[in-house]
Amino acid sequence: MNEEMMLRENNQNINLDLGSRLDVKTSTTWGAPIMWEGMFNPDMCDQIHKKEGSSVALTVFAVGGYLDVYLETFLSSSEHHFMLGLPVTYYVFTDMPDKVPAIKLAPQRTMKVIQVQRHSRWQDISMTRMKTIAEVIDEQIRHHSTHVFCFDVDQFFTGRFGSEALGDSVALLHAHFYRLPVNRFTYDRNPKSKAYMETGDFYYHAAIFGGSWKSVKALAEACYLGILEDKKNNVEAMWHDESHLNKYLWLHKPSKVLSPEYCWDTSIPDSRDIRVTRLQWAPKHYDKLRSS
Ligand code: 2GW
Ligand code: MN
Repeated sequence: MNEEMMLRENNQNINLDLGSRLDVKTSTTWGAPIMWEGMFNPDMCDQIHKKEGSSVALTVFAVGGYLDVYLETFLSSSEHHFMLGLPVTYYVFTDMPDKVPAIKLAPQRTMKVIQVQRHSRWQDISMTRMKTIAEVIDEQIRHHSTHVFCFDVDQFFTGRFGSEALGDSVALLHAHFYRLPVNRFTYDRNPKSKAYMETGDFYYHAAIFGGSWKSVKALAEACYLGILEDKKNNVEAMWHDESHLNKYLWLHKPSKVLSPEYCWDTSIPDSRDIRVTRLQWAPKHYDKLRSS
């Protein structure tokens, strides 16, 4: 992070009240805020970002069966909750551009549909996202948007997911792991993989990551290089791109962390910390959609 960015980020963090949630951890050991409902004033966050001219690109992949099952719900819910009041550009990556549902977008919101190849192995669909994201940031996003958020498609918005989530480098706590001790995290444990790590800070969920276009480009490039190197060495990290993401974020600490309110699985029985569900996991259909 450069100096100007750090100043800007600190400025925005002045608005956060780390003491307003005594029931959860609101800051990392390196001083990044962990965003929980109650810690921020939404209107103030929006004002700051409007004044600074923030704009947001959202990337989402809907390849093969995932298009029919998840894309429409994802996009239409996003129109109700994602970064309202800021300019938003959706980048939808699919192998079937003609089947992308026509959603009516609010003013200042546009969509670009980009055709990608359909890989036969599902692990490759998920892993090559990193390469595609780095490329589209370089070719398009950096000219139009200050920030980027990358999303899985198998989820939908149910509450505000707004400018409070913007930062230089933003990562999400995995709903199933945030209460567990570090020795339970499913980091990659194979020393032959570039994603190998013995310990870390948190278990981050690859379903959402974001930040300034520069940081996200660096993250996506590094993860993709790790994935390529693993392929050369004939290994695959335990959780694919998510393992590489966790390794990168351990070496390059995020400047903001999102609580699991930002991506909650409602099948988790203990929801005592969750005051607002902003995004929910959609039901998995692995039997139908994961055939290899
Ligand atoms: C993925 C797995 C099995 C069969 C199909 C696919 C698949 C994924 C697909 O056919 N078409 C497609 O567009 N995708 C995209 O990849 C889609 O955006 C989807 O949300 C994303 C990740 O796949 P998903 O959501 O089935 O995997 P999860 O929910 O178990 O995701 C976590 O782990 C993944 C790595 O295994 C990724 O790191 C992901 O970001 C994590 O949330
Ligand atoms: Mn998913």
